[in-house]
Amino acid sequence: MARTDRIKARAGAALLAFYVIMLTLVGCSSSSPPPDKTVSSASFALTFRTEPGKETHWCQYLRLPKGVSDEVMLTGYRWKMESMHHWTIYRATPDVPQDVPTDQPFDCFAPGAADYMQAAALTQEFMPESQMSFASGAGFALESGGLVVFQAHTVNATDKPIEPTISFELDFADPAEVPNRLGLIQFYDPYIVVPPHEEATARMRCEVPRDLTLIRRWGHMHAHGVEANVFLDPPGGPAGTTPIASVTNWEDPPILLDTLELPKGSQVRMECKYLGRDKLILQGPDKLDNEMCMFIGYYYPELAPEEGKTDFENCIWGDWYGTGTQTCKDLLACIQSCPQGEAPVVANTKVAVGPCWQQCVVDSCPSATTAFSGLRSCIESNCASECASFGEVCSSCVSSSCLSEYATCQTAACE
Ligand SMILES: [Cu+2]
Repeated sequence: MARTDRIKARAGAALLAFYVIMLTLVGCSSSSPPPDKTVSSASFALTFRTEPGKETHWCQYLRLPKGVSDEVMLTGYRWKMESMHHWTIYRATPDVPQDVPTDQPFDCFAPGAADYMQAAALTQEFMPESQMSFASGAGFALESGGLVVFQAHTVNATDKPIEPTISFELDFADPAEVPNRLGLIQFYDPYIVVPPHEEATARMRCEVPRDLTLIRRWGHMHAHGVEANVFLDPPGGPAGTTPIASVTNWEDPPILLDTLELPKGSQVRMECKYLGRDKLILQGPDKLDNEMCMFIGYYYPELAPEEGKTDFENCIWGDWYGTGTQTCKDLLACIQSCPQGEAPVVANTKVAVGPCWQQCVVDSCPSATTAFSGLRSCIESNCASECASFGEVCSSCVSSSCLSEYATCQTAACE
């Protein structure tokens, strides 16, 4: 198919010149923001083509403008789209090949197509035309001249091809002008099992390492999702009962823009409910054939790498995953019976974990994974190579380096 004939997609050349915009953007905070100082904008105009009766997620790499340093701060954007359900921008993963084409759309869900996309979106917009400006002084640091992935969700319910289009501008500021560097929370539950024709629940809890401010937040599920609620449990309790984010329509999650403080030591607790259809559904990227349970939030101040930024933003050491009755001891026995290579592997913010492991964790009781995470963390730090597979070498490393964590797991009862 001569796709290039049909699909004219042009990533507009980035405007490299810096110029001054005085108060032309509408702030999302109620106080009037100070004028942005040095701002550059990059304009893009994209056109796709969606065949009759098709629903497509078109993706396209975009090249960001070069700033004055090795980073540019994304402080806002405005857009106008037609025949498009929503649009999204994702960070590319650090290992994205630098020579990917930036003028060719591709199907985001084709095998391997999403390999260089990070799991959480930076933006997700549904309105045909609008603008967004982060609260004054806040912005996302992106690589100067680097790559991002644009995604357009299109649905063609007609009997003729449609050509969805979008034009948008991204606003960038000099890092020196943007004191509140945003970090991106993308809490991701790796353990989801939805049996056919049954109700299922996925749970997860993530601890906040220091006082943080959220300026934008939403929950995310896929097509089997019925309802997701996110709660904030303050340190020392009692547990939150009013959700800080809720989703019932998985395709159109409400994005909350009010400011929310996350105190140090509090827990962000997620609960996603699903209804199974004709086959078993596990955690994974496909919107129709896999499920997700995510909480996404823009926060500041961004954690530094040495503060555990990546682990926190992806909730690598979360707990309260289980929804069953198995203790930590049972869970340990369960995963030891799983095929090799099923243990969770985190790479580029994505988690790969086998189906047997997912089932074992889901069958455990919520408190079992607190002790289990402690043991896993110790093994990862001290016995990673010895415990690449279970066996005597692993056991002897655990008994010399992680004995107390092991004993805690063996004796922990379900709360
Ligand atoms: Cu998803």
